[in-house]
Amino acid sequence: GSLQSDPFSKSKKVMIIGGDGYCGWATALHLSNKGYEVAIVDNLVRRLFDHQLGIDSLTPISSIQNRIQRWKSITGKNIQLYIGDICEFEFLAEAFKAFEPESVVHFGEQRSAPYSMIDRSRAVYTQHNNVIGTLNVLFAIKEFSPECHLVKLGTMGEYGTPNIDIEEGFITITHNGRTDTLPYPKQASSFYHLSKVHDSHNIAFTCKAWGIQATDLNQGVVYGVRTDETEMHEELYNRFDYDGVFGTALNRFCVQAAVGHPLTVYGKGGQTRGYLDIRDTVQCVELAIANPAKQGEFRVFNQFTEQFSVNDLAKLVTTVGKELGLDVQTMNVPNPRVEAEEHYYNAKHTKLIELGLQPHLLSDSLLDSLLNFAIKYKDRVDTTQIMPTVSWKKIGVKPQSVTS
Ligand code: NAD
Ligand code: USQ
Repeated sequence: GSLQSDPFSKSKKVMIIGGDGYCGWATALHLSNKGYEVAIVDNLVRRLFDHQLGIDSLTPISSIQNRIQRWKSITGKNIQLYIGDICEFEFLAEAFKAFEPESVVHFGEQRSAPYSMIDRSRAVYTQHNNVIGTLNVLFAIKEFSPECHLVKLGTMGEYGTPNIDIEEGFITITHNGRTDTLPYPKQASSFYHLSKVHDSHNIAFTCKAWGIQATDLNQGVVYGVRTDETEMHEELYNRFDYDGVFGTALNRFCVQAAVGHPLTVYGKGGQTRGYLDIRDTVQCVELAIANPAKQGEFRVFNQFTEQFSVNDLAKLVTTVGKELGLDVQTMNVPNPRVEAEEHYYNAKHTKLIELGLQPHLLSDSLLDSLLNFAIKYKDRVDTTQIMPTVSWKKIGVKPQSVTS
């Protein structure tokens, strides 16, 4: 019929797991704005981590209920809300049966590498939460929505930093005269990053065994805070993490520059990663949904737009900070992680571009506005939360309370 020949109509109902978080909230609003019917599934555990660690978002964020109400009052659009833990299958099953998603975007994991390296219990929590949560999503799709396309947030960190080019998910190898295309080798370097590797294997297996259709988005480090939708109202503002556990490199450097804290380059600073603007996160997810994987296909996209070393980022923030009259210093912090500090890095990232991604590259003007944003909220910064406190080598079985 006519419905089937319109690929877009197949994917109008989108369940966003982790839709109260940094990437998920921006994506939920973006897709709602684009006419998708959106349901958020979240257990709000990210807000609990803030309370437990004594940290807070740079930006004040409203409750999920107020966020959704405000969105409705501004745009007239409804976002459905299911509060619960996807590790509890009964809850997830009810959410699937009630909403009947055509696409599921899965952001709902513990996503901090340092958090996963605090102590044994956080390492176990991270792998349990992430691996079992994803397994439950796979079972829910098989049982209740077998046609549903899974868009799963993975990480570029699954690949580590090999001394050869990084491909998008798969590499063709000739060995002893025979050739095959195989999953690209995984060398993750935290219990968090490893949880994503385990997820990828479970997803790939169920695509083969059950015919599930999935896209694994190996995302790089996200920076920025504003999207067209979140800036419509203060109650729609996104979270902005800057602390030593949840804050990520460029966002942290902008806050550090704003409050006059030296930029915290770990070790030699040659650590190179893929980065992208949060406005491109929402664009990439939309492209993945609108161009779904085929039944039984396990598809992998490398989701980033540019590569930078930590030293590159420090230099950029220093230059733009000076133009704003800030005195930006850099300090070399002994590296709390175990990772290569000088290495080759060249990762492919063409598949999303081929689908139509128009990247927002890191420019002076974006850095300028991000720095000004950090300056606007600098009175909310707790400078005792900036230095890293979690050591990859010192992790043990004793429960740690993270104190500054
Ligand atoms: P976030 O912590 O801000 O958001 C994650 C959300 O998932 C939170 O709202 C949390 O409450 C929810 N959640 C966690 N476990 C859950 C569970 N068991 N049941 C229900 N909800 C649960 O993280 P983020 O920065 O938005 O990242 C989202 C996804 O993107 C993660 O999977 C992360 O690994 C991936 N990613 C993030 C970045 C980045 O730089 N932020 C980069 C690459 C990949
Ligand atoms: N780094 C510093 N100084 C800092 C913070 C970080 O030098 O103050 C370095 C780290 O040592 C690392 C690099 O910057 O080499 C990136 O660290 P990060 O904390 O910005 O990012 P990471 O721990 O890799 O994790 C983040 C997200 C995670 C996502 C990942 C994408 O928290 O959810 O999976 O980025 S990627 O890095 O591509 O694996």
